Amino acid sequence: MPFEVPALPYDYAALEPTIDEATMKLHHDKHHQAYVTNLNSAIEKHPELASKNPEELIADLPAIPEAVRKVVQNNGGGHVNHTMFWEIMKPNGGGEPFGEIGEQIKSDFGSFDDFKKQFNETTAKQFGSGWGWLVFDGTKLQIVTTANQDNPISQGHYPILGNDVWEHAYYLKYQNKRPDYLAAWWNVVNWEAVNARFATAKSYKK
Ligand code: MN3
Repeated sequence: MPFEVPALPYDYAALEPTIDEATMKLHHDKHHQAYVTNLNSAIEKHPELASKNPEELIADLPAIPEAVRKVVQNNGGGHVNHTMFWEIMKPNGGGEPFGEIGEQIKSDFGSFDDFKKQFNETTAKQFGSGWGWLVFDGTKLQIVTTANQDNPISQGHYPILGNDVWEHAYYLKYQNKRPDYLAAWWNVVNWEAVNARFATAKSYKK
């Protein structure tokens, strides 16, 4: 069974005005689809990889045959990253984080505002295409960035949330103003979904 792009859990226009409908259509139907198509072509050449799920594939890149390792890193990463991205957003989302992730953010960053500021500043500086992430190192939350479609899971850190700062994620509406996109994005975060990912991150073992 080849990998498939999951259906969006809301309408293309549901995240307006934070993320516009045209961006969502292109991002989900074209960009995410391209990662999945390329990943499936690599798996076709190495059918033994089909028994793993996409997270398992990118969690252990050295185990991937060298001929397709970079393709799996980029496109497996693209698939995993975007699958998470759609899930951690929702219409009428945002607000203050609650539950265990809300407590952990307060304890590790002082306040939600301090956390957001640090996340936005760090992610704004990611040179070129990449992602800003919140990960759990076993003790504390950490903000990290990756280039391209690299996912922190390849370094043993299960991502709790991540924001896409490839230009395709924001350019139609925000043009070159990445910091404006980063600031607005918190309005669509689905904190229920982020709490569920935090629970997974805390028990994650490669
Ligand atoms: Mn993207």
